[in-house]
Amino acid sequence: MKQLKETAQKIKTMEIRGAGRIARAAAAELRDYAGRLKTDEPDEFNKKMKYAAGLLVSTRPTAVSLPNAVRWVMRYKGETVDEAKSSIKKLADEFIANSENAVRKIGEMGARRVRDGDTIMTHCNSAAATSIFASAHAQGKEINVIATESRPRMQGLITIKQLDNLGINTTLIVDSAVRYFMKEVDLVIMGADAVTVNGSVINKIGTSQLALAAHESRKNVIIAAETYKFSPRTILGELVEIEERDSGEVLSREKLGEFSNVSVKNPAFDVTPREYIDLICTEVGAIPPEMAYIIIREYLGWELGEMNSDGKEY
Ligand code: RUB
Repeated sequence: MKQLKETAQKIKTMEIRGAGRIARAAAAELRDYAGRLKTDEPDEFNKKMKYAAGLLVSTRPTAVSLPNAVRWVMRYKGETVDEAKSSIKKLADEFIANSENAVRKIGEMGARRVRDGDTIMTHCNSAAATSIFASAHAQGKEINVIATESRPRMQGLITIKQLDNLGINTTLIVDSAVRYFMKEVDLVIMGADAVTVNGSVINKIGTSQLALAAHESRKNVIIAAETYKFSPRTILGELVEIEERDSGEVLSREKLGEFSNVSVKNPAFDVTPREYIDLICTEVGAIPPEMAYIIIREYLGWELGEMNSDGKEY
């Protein structure tokens, strides 16, 4: 229980962050938690697994990769607890391997859209987007990346560190400078926390203004997103919840206390309409956003009937 709570806390506080990493960490935790459970009673075991699943899903509401990964593992079968444990291990290991593979494939596929000499703007820190930069660079293409700081949590600093380690030329800019620099950009590549059935993309706050500026300048926007970032529940008409994080990430409580009439808003993500997206690069192919429905139905591997109708994951 202690380790389960620690993993949940790490996801909540963003020590583990990025939609893909969150999903893999949740799958691994369910596997390890199951392995640690002492009971031989299937009912008790299933109850505890359900609790763990619910706890992990509740940590961050926007990254749909999280409930998708949990749902994948929770499809386990088994008459006995031992059978259930080995089914959980198989499913979790499969999810993690598929996920790592997907990020690599997206890199290879996305790199075909990158030309030698391109300047590419990105936002936040996305392993899938970085995989494209790494792949293009490994193919010998000379690329320059413009990375935004991504306030308030400054994930841009992680991006510049990763790109620097890869030997890729990178320029760090403040978030409000994206339109100013757009004229120098050939291509925009960003990640996703969720893709809805109508092809909208939910990603780090600021993604939509970057995409809007790119659209205005007729620059292509590519979203790098594994299929498990597509949201099945949006087929049921549900909206993806946008996480509102603590105001202290923007302005300290002490500083805020100096004002009488000021409040702070801190949404972590925003929605980019599909009109501003040229291509979503998934591990099963580069698709126009309009094809999101097909990905959800064909590749996510479960039917709508499997979903709870009350809006709760577990
Ligand atoms: C991270 C973020 C990333 C996506 C995709 O937000 O918006 O662009 O999660 O990342 P946060 P990846 O830092 O709040 O988790 O491609 O690594 O899954």
